Amino acid sequence: MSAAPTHADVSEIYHQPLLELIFQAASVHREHNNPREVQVSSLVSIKTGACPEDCSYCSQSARFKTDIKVEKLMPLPELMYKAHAAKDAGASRLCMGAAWRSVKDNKDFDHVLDMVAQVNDLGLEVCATLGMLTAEQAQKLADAGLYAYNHNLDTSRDYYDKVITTRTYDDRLETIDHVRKAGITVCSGGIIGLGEAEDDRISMLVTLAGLPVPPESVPINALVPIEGTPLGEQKPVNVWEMLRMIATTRILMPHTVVRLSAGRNEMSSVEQALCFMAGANSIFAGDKLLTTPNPDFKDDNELFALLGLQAKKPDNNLPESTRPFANKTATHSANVSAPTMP
Ligand code: SAM
Ligand code: DTB
Ligand code: SF4
Repeated sequence: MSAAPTHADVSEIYHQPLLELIFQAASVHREHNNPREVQVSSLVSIKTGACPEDCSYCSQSARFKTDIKVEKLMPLPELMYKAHAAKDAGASRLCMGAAWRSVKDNKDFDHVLDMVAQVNDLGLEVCATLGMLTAEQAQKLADAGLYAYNHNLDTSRDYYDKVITTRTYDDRLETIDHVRKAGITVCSGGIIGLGEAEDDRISMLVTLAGLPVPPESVPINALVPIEGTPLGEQKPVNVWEMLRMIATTRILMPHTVVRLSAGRNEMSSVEQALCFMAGANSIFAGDKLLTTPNPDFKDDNELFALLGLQAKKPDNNLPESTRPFANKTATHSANVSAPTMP
């Protein structure tokens, strides 16, 4: 699709008979990507809980009483231990998540810049999701070697304030713009199962595909209902809804990495296989997402072997000149090399 798609265009794609939709998405996927290759990211929560925001799906908001352990910013050796383990298990990307509303220019941010530089030196693509960023902060992350920044739109502009009231849709878009202008790849997607209508799902995809440059990766999360949050009793998303979202995302953004994200722990192997067929080509692997369980590396390796899939190598392994966003001078390296079990 060349011109920015309209709501009507996307609705027509989304509402096709399901098997037609999957077939179309599978064809688009094969035309633009290696269908055997799946990008594997490992998530690490580097700062957990006590977040001032009111995202009604989230275990980490200080406003809800949930069963999580609040944790301060992770020490560098502990992160490096996890990064080495993720790399050894076959991940190509490490995504560091912090329960912050926005980044502050303080020693915690300097610590995160050190983390980015160190993980980048390990040869992993480094992703972070830290909340809102200024243009200057995005540039500092780029200079430290950040490969991707995750900042989800989550849902449609219209439904946004039913889910979150402490920031706006435009706040989200502004951070995405800062990330893009700093030369970091953009990872932005959403969650289904928040009580939104299908038109909200379509609108979110219209916004993502209509960005001046579409995101390099789009995570599609199924809500993991968290006890104690306003959405803790939501009806679980079924696989047919996930398939429609994944397939439509693939058709709209043929070159984008479409990540089958939260919700995999509740899916069977057959359901996941259908999602890969419909154009998903990335997962979060490792037995924990940020605060909730996820299939472990062993289960995923078995699934990949069964389906004939292989984990993609990190782009960082390519020569500097072939990397899309080369700016890998580690200005904040703190020289932590030999990780020990914390
Ligand atoms: N605080 C930062 C922010 O909100 O941008 C980064 C961390 S936040 C936990 C990252 C993303 O995880 C959210 O934007 C949301 O899309 C997803 N997420 C959080 N809780 C979830 C849940 N219970 N189910 C599915 N996705 C969830
Ligand atoms: C994304 O889209 N999904 C990930 C990652 N980006 C940061 C987070 C999923 C979180 C699921 C709930 C939890 O584990 O707390
Ligand atoms: Fe905080 Fe992010 Fe959770 Fe919202 S999604 S409460 S900003 S950690």
